[in-house]
Amino acid sequence: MAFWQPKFELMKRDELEELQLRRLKDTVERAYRNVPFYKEQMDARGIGPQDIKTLADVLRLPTTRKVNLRENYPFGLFAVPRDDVVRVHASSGTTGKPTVVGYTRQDIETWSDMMARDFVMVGVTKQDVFQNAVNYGFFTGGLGVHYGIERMGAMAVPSATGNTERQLEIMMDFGVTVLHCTPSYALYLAETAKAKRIVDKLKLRIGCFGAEPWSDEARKELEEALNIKAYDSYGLSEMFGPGVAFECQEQNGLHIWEDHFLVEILDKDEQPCAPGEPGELVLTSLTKEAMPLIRYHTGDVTYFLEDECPCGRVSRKLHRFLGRADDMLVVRGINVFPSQIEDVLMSIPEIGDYFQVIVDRKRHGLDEISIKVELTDEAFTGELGDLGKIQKKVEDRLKSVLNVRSKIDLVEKGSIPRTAGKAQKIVDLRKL
Ligand code: DLL
Repeated sequence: MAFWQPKFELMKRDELEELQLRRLKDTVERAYRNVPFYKEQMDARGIGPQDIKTLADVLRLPTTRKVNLRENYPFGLFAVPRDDVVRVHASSGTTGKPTVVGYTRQDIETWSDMMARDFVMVGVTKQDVFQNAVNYGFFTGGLGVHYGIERMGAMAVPSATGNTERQLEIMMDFGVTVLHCTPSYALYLAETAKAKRIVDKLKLRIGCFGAEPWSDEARKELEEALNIKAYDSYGLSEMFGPGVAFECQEQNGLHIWEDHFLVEILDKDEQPCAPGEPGELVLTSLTKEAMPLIRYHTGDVTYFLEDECPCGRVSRKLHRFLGRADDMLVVRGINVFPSQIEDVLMSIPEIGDYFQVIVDRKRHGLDEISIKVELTDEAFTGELGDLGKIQKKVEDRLKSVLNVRSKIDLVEKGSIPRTAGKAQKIVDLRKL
């Protein structure tokens, strides 16, 4: 088994915690000294950097949310002089200004090594040809992944997004062996490759997919369709970008790199969740220079997997993300995650890979979920009776998993929009 940074990946738990504490103290000190937002927050709580004596003291620190980044737009949370910032990225929110993040030269180094660590972990080697089919620009998935590929020495193919047929042509001509893109775009690439009957001309062996939630069913489908092993990749711009947590070859949970992040999972009352209990992932950066963030609320819902990993890496593992705290639909009082819907839909062979959930508040203020799904070509017989049967089958399965009824709309294949970016799987029409 190969490691990129065995010193950190295999560090004993007590050594790791010692390193975390040293880095936490340093981060808090730098944030307090250089970022007015953190000084104000900490002064208001009557706490200073000298009060951080153990890792548990993190609970006394102020929290950070996306709104704080917006309020300090664009560079207000930077902790270094402008001269030391060598790059910015940004992510577009749904409302208002984008959130901006900055990097020192050392931050780019740290991030590249973190990405290289992820790729080596899933078995990428210098001999691989690695196509990065995501947007190169403000999105961190472009340059972030690119630098990681170059760092570990595979051949980077920056195909970016657009023109799916050309993407596949490059894949064939260059003998691409590793693909990185969003899972929804991977499904579209697979669908197109299948339609063009070129799957057996591809040399792909590994897929790294992330930037949006996806399901184990989608993994199975992609692995079969493209003849690959597919790995889940998690990250967010506020914590460098991609690379924060990544599956190892066990394909059972994502190692979150605890030498770079102090990890909490909190419930609605901001209390630590019990092992196995889902909650919001809250991260404190331990190595970021340009923009350290303390107790950043990611909005992403997951839980800790407690078992030691057979791969030998010490950093704890997170369960595949269940969705976003704010993406979670509360329908008639029941919590529904889009990932649960995806799991059910993907397990039904007559249904295609794309879906869109529409939630609306109808008569008497009752919420209704309707889900647009595409039929596969094979399932389309033209018989109305057959359609009715499929519809009922999907509705029944969903009801048994979600505990709430939903209405299925069967639509023509290709009518749900495909995107190379993050797919919009939920449309909430309720004015809540
Ligand atoms: O999406 C960084 C990234 C790029 C990750 C490429 C993986 C691959 P943002 O645009 O800032 O950064 O969006 C971050 O995307 O808070 C999650 O809600 C969601 N997300 C990212 N990866 C996953 C994943 C990049 N594997 C936001 N599963 C995060 C579920 C994910 N959600």
